Amino acid sequence: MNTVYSIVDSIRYEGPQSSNRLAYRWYDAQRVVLGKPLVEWLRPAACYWHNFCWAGQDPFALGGNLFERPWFSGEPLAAAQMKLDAAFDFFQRLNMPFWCFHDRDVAPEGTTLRESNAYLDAVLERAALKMQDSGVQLLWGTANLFSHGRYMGGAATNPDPEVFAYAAAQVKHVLEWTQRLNGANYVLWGGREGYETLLNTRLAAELDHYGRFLAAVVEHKHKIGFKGTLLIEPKPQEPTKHQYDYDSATVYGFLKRYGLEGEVKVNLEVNHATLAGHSFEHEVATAAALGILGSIDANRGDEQLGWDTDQFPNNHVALVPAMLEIIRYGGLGAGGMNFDAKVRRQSIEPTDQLEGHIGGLDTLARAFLCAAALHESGELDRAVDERYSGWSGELGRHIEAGASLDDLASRVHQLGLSPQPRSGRQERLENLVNRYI
Ligand code: XLS
Ligand code: NI
Ligand code: NI
Repeated sequence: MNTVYSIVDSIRYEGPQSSNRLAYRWYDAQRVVLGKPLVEWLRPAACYWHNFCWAGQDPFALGGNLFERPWFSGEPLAAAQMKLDAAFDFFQRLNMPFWCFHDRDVAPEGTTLRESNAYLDAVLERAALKMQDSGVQLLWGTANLFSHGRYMGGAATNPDPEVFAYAAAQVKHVLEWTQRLNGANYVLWGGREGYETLLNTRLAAELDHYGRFLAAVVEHKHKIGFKGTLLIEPKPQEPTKHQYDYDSATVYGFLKRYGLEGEVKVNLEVNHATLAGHSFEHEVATAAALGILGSIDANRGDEQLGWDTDQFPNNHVALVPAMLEIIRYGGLGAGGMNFDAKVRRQSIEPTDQLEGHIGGLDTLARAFLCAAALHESGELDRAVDERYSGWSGELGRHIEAGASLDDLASRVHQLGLSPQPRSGRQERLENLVNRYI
């Protein structure tokens, strides 16, 4: 098929010495690392919205499309089908094993939900065939509950219950489609589930409504027998001033309160962690510690800009600590690494999108390879084991089994305990990591 992405047949691994800008230099999909192929560790995905829907607008550009793509004009449903063809052509040329979508990315919105659903059905019926032909799989589907004006005050947390109901109906349809397309996960990003001002907001009621919404999604998942994982994508703000799903720890507290901690995990986005004032590895480690690490939205922010710039990852060194946490967790399971990333608006040509993904995937692969070598050496684990070695002794085990203050006080006196400070060896460990970069 000929589309705007026909500039290259198939993007392949050529190795670090290659100077071919349309080849992978680090992403060698079938290379076995720590017992399984790289592609199974990364499970990379390309997203629909940034690639095929965004036309280069920013808040200062009025009207019109900056990017010229044939599917940006014409009869909406025919254009959506043309866009689908281009999307699958794009995934295949990149040898991208997974894709992700919002309902409103793939099909136009109608005047009623019935009409919107019919449009979505028409395009996703063809997407199912495309997936079969190409072997490209669905990492996750999601409903767009933040673009239409009705969602300006939130979806599940909207003051109007009719909006809650409408959002629920939308999620039901997309969840069922995600199941039908064999999606590995279903994502809920609470774009406007938050507030602009507390002056008009019943915070406690909104949290309860959000809890009810999520519980209903969980119930429906079990009712239809969807096997994928439900994921909440934390973000601290933007578009709302304050978003309820601030970060991993906040989401965990929310899940616990509504009894859903065994049902829902998190989809962590690199730059959302930064916006929350965390490092990305902090978010990954926290979610892993709480048992809710699900999937990753790979991108990066800009140190000087405080918003979600969604740039492609290009610094493998920065990602090594997070990759190490993922390896220690045993991988992402059904999750993967979705490029929630877009080209800069001056990158107007289709090749820019291909090259963005090539660089992004190479960055992830390289970071993973560094982290795997570091992990395999065992040197870091040995240093950490040594640091915590007291906890496998008698006293440590006793405390973990639930020692009381009385008991511990008498031990300190009886044994004459007088613990001394020991070096945390941070610089030694930083130097050790640098040997693997
Ligand atoms: C926006 C989010 C969004 C989700 C999917 O910041 O990252 O793109 O990933 O709704
Ligand atoms: Ni984002
Ligand atoms: Ni995202």
